[in-house]
Amino acid sequence: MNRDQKDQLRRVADLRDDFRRHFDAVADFVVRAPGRVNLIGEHIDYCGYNVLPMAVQQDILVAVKRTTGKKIELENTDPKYSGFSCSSDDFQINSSKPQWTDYFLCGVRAIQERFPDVSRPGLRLLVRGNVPPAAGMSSSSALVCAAALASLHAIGKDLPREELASLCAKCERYIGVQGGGMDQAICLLAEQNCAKLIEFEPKLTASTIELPLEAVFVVANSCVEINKGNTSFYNIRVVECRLAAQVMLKVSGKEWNKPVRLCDLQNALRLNLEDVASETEKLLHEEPYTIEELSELFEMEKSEFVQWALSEKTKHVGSFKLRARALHVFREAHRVYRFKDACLANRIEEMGKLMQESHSSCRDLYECSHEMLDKIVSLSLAQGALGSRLTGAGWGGCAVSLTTADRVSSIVNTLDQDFYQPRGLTAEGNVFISTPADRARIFD
Ligand code: ADP
Ligand code: NG1
Ligand code: MG
Repeated sequence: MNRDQKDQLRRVADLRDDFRRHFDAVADFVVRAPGRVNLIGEHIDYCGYNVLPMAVQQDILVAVKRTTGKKIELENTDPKYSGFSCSSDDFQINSSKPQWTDYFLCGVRAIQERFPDVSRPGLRLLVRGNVPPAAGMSSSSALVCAAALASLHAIGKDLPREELASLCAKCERYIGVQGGGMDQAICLLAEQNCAKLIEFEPKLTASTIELPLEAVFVVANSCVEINKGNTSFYNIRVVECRLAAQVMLKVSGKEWNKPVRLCDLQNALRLNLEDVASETEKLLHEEPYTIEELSELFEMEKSEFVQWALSEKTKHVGSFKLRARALHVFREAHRVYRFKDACLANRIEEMGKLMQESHSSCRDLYECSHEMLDKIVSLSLAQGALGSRLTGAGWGGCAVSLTTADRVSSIVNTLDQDFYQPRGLTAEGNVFISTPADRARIFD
């Protein structure tokens, strides 16, 4: 057993003790669901393209006891997350201002929808997490997947992990964020010591990617929190990608009036990723598209367009940068293939270069970086990181740098002195050397 596994067992035992103290009862089982760091492939999962993340040691643990009633009683060891209870047969998920318990209920709902006729016990649950929240390391999906696994195990059922990941991705959208499926897939399908290439088409698969032995990944939290459920940055990008695909289909004389992703557009045009990027430069203009222009293009009244294309969280948006967003997606999708090849051939410098290009594209074309992330990236590069980029949705959260063991301490020390200390923070607790962790599991 390695150090990380021993550490997990100790934390599981601690949570069982806390459960006993809290509820004066013994937990039946504990679920562990990890967060993740995405190495490359940002904001392309919801466009149907492959991504390359790995799970991390930081996780959400849930201790569970079945009860005879029909109640879900949910507590958290962190007092900032208030306790909650509801009927297991009748609860609402709040998508306008989601609380932590709403994420949990998304996971419960995933299993209820899959097994509508199975009788459900009541549940008493205690949650503890150490994935930095709202930092792009996917604490939300770790919570959703942990809740789904707890609900599944509590009714004595099991499901193929790919199916469970797709269910969790669908149900996490009840929170109101139109996410792709990367986070749930890596949480449920990860493998210790390996990254995974997650493919969504034609069906969800996760294949093993061995990382070069000398590769070390340093994750640094900018400490700028970005809660996806309470902001609309993310959903605006999802809409921009969909509109870019629809405009390109329309001007190419193809069927456009249905939900399409950029990968569907690529298939319809029968082009490879490089050629579809060139076509994007020809078909879409650089200036933002206004609502007026889009309504005219789609031959709709303005109000009809808003109703058709936008949602509660995006209807305030007046203009859309379709060309820049689509170019990011196609080029990033291409970088994922090249990163995978570089990884398998141990071309670590090329991996770093691709991460660098990815960060620049996120910053300039997708506009999802943050000045604090750019600062971490440039400090890390100056200390010899081979590549450094934001990870997760961005607009705050973490950056991941690729380096080798000999450079780790100078990167961490520089971040401590030049980034954290001037902000009254320390690298300790905010910078992690990440090794690929295992998938979510049950401890009976
Ligand atoms: P990310 O997935 O990048 O961490 P999100 O904005 O998607 O960020 O999700 C963050 C939310 O997940 C938090 O606001 C909180 O509701 C929930 N969450 C994260 N960690 C915990 C935890 N340990 N306990 C309870 N809820 C948590
Ligand atoms: P974070 O920031 O970890 O919640 C989000 C999405 C992913 C993916 C990335 C950007 C969810 C649950 N997660 O991650 O699907 O699109 O942003 O690559 O919506
Ligand atoms: Mg999230």
